[in-house]
Amino acid sequence: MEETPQRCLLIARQGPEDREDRIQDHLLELAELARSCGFEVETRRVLRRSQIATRTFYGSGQLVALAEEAARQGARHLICDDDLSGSQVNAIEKLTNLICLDRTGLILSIFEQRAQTREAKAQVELARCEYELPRLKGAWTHLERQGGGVGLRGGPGETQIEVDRRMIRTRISQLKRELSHLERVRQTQRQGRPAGLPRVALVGYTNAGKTSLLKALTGEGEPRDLLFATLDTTTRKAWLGQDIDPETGEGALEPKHCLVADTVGFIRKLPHQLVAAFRSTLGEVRTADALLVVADAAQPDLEDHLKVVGATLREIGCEPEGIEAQPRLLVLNQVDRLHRPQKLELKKRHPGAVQACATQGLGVDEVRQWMRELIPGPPKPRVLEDWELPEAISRL
Ligand SMILES: Nc1nc2c(ncn2[C@@H]2O[C@H](COP(=O)(O)OP(=O)(O)OP(=O)(O)O)[C@@H](O)[C@H]2O)c(=O)[nH]1
Ligand SMILES: [Mg+2]
Repeated sequence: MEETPQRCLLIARQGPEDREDRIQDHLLELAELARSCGFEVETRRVLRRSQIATRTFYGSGQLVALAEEAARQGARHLICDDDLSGSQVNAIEKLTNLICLDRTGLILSIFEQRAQTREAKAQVELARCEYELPRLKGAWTHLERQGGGVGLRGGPGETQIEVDRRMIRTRISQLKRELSHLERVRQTQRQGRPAGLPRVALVGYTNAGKTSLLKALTGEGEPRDLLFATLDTTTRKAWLGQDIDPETGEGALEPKHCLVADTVGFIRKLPHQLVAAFRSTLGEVRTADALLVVADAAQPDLEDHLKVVGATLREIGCEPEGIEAQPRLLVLNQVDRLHRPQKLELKKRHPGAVQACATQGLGVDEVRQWMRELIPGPPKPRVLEDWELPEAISRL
């Protein structure tokens, strides 16, 4: 993305079955995504349409009007909240002369900008390849830039699009091989971690405050007011306090620690290509001993966010019940932005949750307490019974 933000227009379709306030919420979130990607949002529009146009998805009259508006505002991008096929994107671009992105494309661009490590980069590129494969329309310049190591020229009779498809499939296989190698490395690292320390994963909707809670618990982490600020899993050690010795009343028993992993956030319509590609990173969530589900309690659509989190956890293999189920604690964060009646109402709706403010450290002790209870720890000192003593047998 260039230094000066690019202007863009945002649109979403409202069908007869869609509630307007929902669509507006989705558009607001899309605006946040666009902002996180470096765009400047000029206009948000809900396009009412009962039918989906096969060729252009939205009505062509609506699109022409938007193109005129974009020209007046100097915007060159049109970002759509709906899932569009490759041919629909092409048709919209042709009609409006604007660059058209859908929600998935936008999320992929954000991930591409954020990816730092070799693993994150490979995961994002794999998701991009899977996304582009059915959308190919010309030369696959992206792969040429990467020097993907695959033959550019096809055999006789192979069309450009066939060459492109072949190249992209080859790249997908390369990336999958690389990722399974990196997954093995990650597993080895996991085995090398201090034994006996429980591993707790922070999960939740993006921008809920997971990294802020990591910071409150471990002193490390860089929270940012951006969607998908965190892509890579970071694991840090948290000190959970010390047990009080019942004899002396002092903190004489071994201090307790656990490992806390910060992970990539979820969002509605998180591209399934990304969920699949981030399988290994999200493995940290699957294999954790417990989950801290962090939510932004001040979001008007909190319940929808929680549903998205619940569904995404299921998608990555974390079931909430059954013998494999991990203990979960819901952390309703950012309650400093709520009034007392709202907090009381929240308590009624989620009685088992901890209400917290990670930035001010509120509720963090309760979270620590919950994590401490996960740890069996050293056996509590107690007076042994006679039959347990070493000399018991000699006294027979
Ligand atoms: N008012 C308030 N702001 C908070 C609180 N917790 C986090 N924030 C702010 O919310 C923004 C997002 O926080 P992060 O901790 O980066 O959120 P995250 O869940 O890690 O987000 P991603 O990594 O982008 O998915 C930051 O600007 C934080 O300062 C809170 O309890 N109260
Ligand atoms: Mg984060």
